[in-house]
Amino acid sequence: MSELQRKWWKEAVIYQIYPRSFKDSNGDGVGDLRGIIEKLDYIKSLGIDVVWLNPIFASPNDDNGYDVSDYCSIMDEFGTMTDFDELLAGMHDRGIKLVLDLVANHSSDEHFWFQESRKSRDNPYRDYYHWWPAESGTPPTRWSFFDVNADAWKYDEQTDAYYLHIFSQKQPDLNWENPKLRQEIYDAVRFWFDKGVDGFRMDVITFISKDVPFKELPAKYDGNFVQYYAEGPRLHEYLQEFNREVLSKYDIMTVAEGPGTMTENVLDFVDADRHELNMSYHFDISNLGHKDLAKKLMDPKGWSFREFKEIFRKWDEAFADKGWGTVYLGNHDFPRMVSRWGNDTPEFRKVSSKMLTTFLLTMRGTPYYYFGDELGMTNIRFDRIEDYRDIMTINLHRLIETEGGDLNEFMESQKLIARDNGRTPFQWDASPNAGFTTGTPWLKINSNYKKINAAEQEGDEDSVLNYFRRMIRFRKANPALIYGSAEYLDWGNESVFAYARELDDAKIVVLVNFTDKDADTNAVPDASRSEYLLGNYPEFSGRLKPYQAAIFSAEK
Ligand code: TEU
Ligand code: CA
Repeated sequence: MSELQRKWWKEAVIYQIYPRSFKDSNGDGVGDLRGIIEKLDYIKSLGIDVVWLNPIFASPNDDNGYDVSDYCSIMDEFGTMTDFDELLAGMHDRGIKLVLDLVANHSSDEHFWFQESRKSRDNPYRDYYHWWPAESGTPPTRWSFFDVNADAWKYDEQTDAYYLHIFSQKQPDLNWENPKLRQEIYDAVRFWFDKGVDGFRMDVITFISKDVPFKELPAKYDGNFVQYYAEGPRLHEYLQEFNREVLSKYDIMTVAEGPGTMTENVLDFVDADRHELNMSYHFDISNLGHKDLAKKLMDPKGWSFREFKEIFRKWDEAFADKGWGTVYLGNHDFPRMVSRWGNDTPEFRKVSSKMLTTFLLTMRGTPYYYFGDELGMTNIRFDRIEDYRDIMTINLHRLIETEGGDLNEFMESQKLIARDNGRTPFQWDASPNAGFTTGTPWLKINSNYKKINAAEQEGDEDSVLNYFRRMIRFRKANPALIYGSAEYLDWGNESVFAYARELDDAKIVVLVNFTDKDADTNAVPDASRSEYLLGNYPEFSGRLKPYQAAIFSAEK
């Protein structure tokens, strides 16, 4: 472990909870902080170390909390500051750390700052946001993710100017050029750290520096706006200031949501010597298999396992000497991992869920595990646009409709990748509404909850849930899985992901079959010099069975 510095966040398994969908304590159909408090013992029982909560701050919920109207208070629907303090104490009592979600690229248009900013051109808050005066003509094209016209400029009559919103019209972009705004953000972050919060996941932090004064997009970025947004000229200056003034003062972790990052530049964010952030997660994996990313259309050919392997390897190797990686297969912006990367048919759902869990917990890097995946929850696959609650899906549907595009194709693609697939309420038990709420859930519950739920899996040693717990114990008992080197085996294999992790005298070999067929690999360790330790089948017989994941200890 000579080169590598030990850190708690490198050893942690992070469990992400989407609070809206975890547990509703008061029957209004929306998950809340008291719901999480009720389930603390469940969370503890998983063996995870850190909980990351999606935004819990005051918000009109245009984008489910990613539109913050007050960074230092709790969203009404989620509860009160007293509830929060109790939740944090309850986690800390159980040895679990709590990481919150900082949405600092933009605020809500209902934030006091924006309310002031839009009042007049000489308002003291004017420069908290990016404005383009109408007398300068139409602003240069900027693409918006959630706008019905994909236009990131919104005209505001009151001051005869346009404001920038890379996300929805209710999510105006904050102006980090303004040192006063930066201090406001730092103050808010200090407020939570002083309460004892253990870190932040930083929403689209790669977008905070804008290319002021907004020239036309360079031609080479045509259609590649995500990367352009992520290369703002002052980005690293801001992150270093943030680190110097706030982050470095606490024993906390930070993880960038890193759209637009590449293996070539990711160390600029997470090389410890640069004093910026600890970790970052990229989008290459989640972007895989798309025909049109901006319109969220999937390639009918599906995704390629070869590319999947290459992406994981390339990102892992980027951190081999410096920085630290992250591993995830799903989150609140993506579908259920078993539906996306495994096989959610009755025949293979359990075994492929366990396979993916094995993969996540044995690769190098800190695993980010999305709540509900430990049950093998699946995509809901809505047929009707009316069932969706996500602004992204609803507004893209309108955009495609306006453009006269193929709505059928869009709806089919959404069954695979719409964000609401991963946001349906947690399936606690077989009682009405899956035990999530006594009221009407804010988003429909997957009708498979009578078969797939936590209560049913608790008592079953062979369940996906208990396998997750076993894998976490196994990871903790084997430091090679955390600090060990990673060597990729049988690289050309079109069905199997195989790798060895080594630390000091320990060597662990992992074989993972991503297909629904038997598969062979030349990475099987010599039987006389290895031992089968754990996997999603009772034994290993020389060939991998469909979706089999097998872990061995081997002699070096
Ligand atoms: O996501 C940023 C982002 O790039 C997403 O718009 C992503 O492209 C999309 O979800 C893929 O389907 C972050 C948050 O994680 C997301 O939930 C927010 O909606 C968004 O920022 C705006 O805050
Ligand atoms: Ca509630």
